Amino acid sequence: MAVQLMGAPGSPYTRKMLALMRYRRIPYHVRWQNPGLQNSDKTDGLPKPKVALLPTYYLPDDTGEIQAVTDSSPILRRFETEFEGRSVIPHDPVLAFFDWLLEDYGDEWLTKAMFHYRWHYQPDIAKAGSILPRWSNVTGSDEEIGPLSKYISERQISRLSYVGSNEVTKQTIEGSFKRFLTMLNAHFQTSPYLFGTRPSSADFAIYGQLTQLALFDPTSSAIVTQDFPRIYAWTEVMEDLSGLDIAEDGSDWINASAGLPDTLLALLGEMATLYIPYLKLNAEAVMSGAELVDAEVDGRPYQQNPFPYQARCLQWIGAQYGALSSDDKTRLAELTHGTGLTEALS
Ligand SMILES: N[C@@H](CCC(=O)N[C@@H](CS)C(=O)NCC(=O)O)C(=O)O
Repeated sequence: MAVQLMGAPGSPYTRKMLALMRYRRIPYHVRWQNPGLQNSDKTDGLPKPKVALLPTYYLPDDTGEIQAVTDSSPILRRFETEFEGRSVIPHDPVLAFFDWLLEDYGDEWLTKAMFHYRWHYQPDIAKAGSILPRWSNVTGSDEEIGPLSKYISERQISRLSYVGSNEVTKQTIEGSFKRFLTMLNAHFQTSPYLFGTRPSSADFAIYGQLTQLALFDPTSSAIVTQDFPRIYAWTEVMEDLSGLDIAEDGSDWINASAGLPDTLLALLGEMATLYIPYLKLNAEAVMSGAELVDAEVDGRPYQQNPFPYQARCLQWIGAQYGALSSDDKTRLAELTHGTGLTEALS
C-alpha cells in the first residue's frame, strides 16, 4: 500500500522525504498542503499531528490505527526497517554516526540559510510570497491569492527570530553557507555522494534544503548557479534516483579502513567547529531558561531565541555517539584526528 503524506514543494523536509522514497522505491501518495486550510478541520478526515509540520505522514501505529506523524529523521529510520533494500544508512557504525551528524546539520543548520535567504532580501520575499500560495491553488485568481501571499509572508518573516536570522547573525549564516558549498563542491569532485557512490540520509537532508537554496530562492540560487554549478546539477539529479543501481552488499559505501577522504574530513571539521558548538550554546540557553542565545558562533557575535527542539538534537547526537562501542569510538577518534570532532563531542 502506498504511504500517505501531506507536504509542499517549498518545504525542504517534504522534498527530502519525496526524494528518499523515490530512491528507495517506496510507493507514496502526496497531498499538497493548502495553507489556507491549515488551521481548519477540513483535512479530509485525516488525523492532525501534535505539532503541524511538513511533511505530515499518516502511518499506522502498533494497533493499526492511522496517526499523523512528523519529523523526517525518525520516519526515515522507521522506513529502514519497514521497507527492504536500498538502505540510506551506511553499514559501518562510525560512518552511520557521521551520517547522523551531517543529516542533522542539513536539517537544523542549513535550514537557517534557507529561511534567511527566503525571507530576508526583497526579490526572494517577492518570489516566495507570489508562488507559495499558488501551489495548492493553481486556478486561484489574483484577488484570491493576494491576501494569502500577505498572510504567508508576514507569518514567515515573523518567524525569522526563531531560526536566528537577524542583522547580528546574517554574516555568520551567509558565510557558513558559502563555506559549506565550497566544501561540498570539493567533495563532489571525488565522489557523487557524501559516503561513496550511493546516497545516504545526510545527502537527502542536504538535498532537501538545496531544493530551495539552489533551485528556488533567487539570491541563494544565483550564488549556487554562478559559483557552484556542480552543486546545482547534483540537486536536480538527487530529486529522482529511482534508477540508480546500487550494490546491496554495501560495497558502494566508502571503506573507512583506508581512512577518510580529506574532503569529508573538512565537512566533519565544520561539525566540530561550527555546528556542535552552536548546539551546545543553544542547549545551555534552553536549560538555563535564558531569553536569548547571546554568544559567539563561528568567531562572530550570535543571537537567537533558544530553540528547545535543537537542544534535543544535541542529546540525540550524544546518545548516538554514546552507543558506539569503545572500539568504534577509538576508530572515530583516529579517523577524524585533527578535526576537533572527538573534543567537540566530549
Ligand atoms: N524536524 C522536522 C522539521 C519539519 C519542519 O520544520 N517543517 C516546516 C516546513 S519545511 C514546517 O512545517 N513549519 C511549520 C509551518 O510552515 O507551518 C522534520 O525533519 O520533518
